[in-house]
Amino acid sequence: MKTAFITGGTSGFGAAAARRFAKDGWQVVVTGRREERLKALVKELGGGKTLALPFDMRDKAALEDALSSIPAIFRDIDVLVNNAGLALGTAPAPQAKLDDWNRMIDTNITGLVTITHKLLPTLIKQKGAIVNISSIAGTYPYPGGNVYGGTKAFVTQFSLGLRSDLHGTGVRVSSIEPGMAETEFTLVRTGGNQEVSDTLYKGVRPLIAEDIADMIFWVATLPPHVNINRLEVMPVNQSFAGFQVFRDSSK
Ligand code: NDP
Ligand code: 8X3
Repeated sequence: MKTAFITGGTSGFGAAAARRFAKDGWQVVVTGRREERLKALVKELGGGKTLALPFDMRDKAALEDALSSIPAIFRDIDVLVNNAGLALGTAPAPQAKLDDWNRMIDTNITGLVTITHKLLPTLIKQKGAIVNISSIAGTYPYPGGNVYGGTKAFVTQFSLGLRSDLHGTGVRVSSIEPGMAETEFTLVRTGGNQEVSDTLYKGVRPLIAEDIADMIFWVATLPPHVNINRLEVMPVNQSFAGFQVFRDSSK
């Protein structure tokens, strides 16, 4: 039986991806800090086929303990979905909180590369796949995107670098780069402001978690000779805007 290891399985894309893989009979390992949600997912998907690994991506010791606690039947991981991540704040750089910046870097970059490094020997043994969840924010800058966009640019470039390094191993690496998707993402970004989150998505028809889950599953289960390098996806209702021009020639 195939096994998927999905970080950030307590909500949004990660929870939907866990359901998507489980639907096709895969075993699923799900991580996240909210243990009650992980337990509920295990109950929903079946304890024998789902493993909850509660830990904070920023806590290296907890991450290592969690990985070494994986029972033998879940250890042959075929697909790693590096999904856990967050944006904090929308303030421009001078007003942004350094603590927010560090939390995004610790989660979206340091946690992601640590898990990847630790699972690489298994993924190589299994001729597996790595699906990294990046973002359009890593390609298209926008005001207030600063460090969040920077972390996602890292995820995209790291994915391409991994592809290069894993040449000849049979391991596939993909970067999925979504635009606006309605999950708990904006609630987290705004420190729990439901009104701002609702307003952002109102009337838009954003992507939903299941859209991304289907794409994660698709890139991970294509014939073994096919590698999707990058997959950029937006809702139809979102597109590009122009550059900003500051009209004061003294600056
Ligand atoms: P959600 O907020 O719904 O889910 C985020 C997940 O990440 C949760 O399961 C959360 O678990 C986990 N997570 C966050 N911080 C930590 C941490 N320190 N330790 C462990 N787990 C953590 O958002 P999405 O589903 O939208 O986001 C998933 C990924 O998709 C993120 O990387 C995000 O940047 C990216 N993305 C989102 C887009 C969007 O518009 N929604 C668009 C493009 C990319 P818990 O809180 O339980 O720890
Ligand atoms: C999330 C997409 O545009 O809100 O990564 O930054 S965006």
